Amino acid sequence: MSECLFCKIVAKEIPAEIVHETGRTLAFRDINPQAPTHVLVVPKQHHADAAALAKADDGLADDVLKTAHDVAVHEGVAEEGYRIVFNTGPGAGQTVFHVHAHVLGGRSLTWPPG
Ligand code: DGP
Repeated sequence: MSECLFCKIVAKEIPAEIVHETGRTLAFRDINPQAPTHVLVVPKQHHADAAALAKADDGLADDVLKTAHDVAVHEGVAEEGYRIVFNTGPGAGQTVFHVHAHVLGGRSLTWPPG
């Protein structure tokens, strides 16, 4: 996906503040943070959204979830509580169509979300 922004970050063609990397996932800080910890976790393989990732059926969704939790631990927010969010589709606020988990923490997070 040569025109995909997050594929370019995965390929290190566009800079990002990378906080964690595994063979199949990459975690980097959101450019517009909504909390003291706001990290995006992506599979290196391109899938448009969480629905496509779920259908991949190769354990990749598990890897993304495990990396998201590892990020929360490394960022020091796992014990106080954190949120993992997949905005899925334009109606839910998805703007980048390479699936990404938002890992948010470091402040009190209200519910319901806006
Ligand atoms: P979403 O709205 O769920 O698709 O989230 C997309 C997020 O991606 C949004 O919080 C801002 C972030 N973002 C957009 N462009 C860049 C970029 O070039 N670098 C980084 N690190 N984050 C970006």
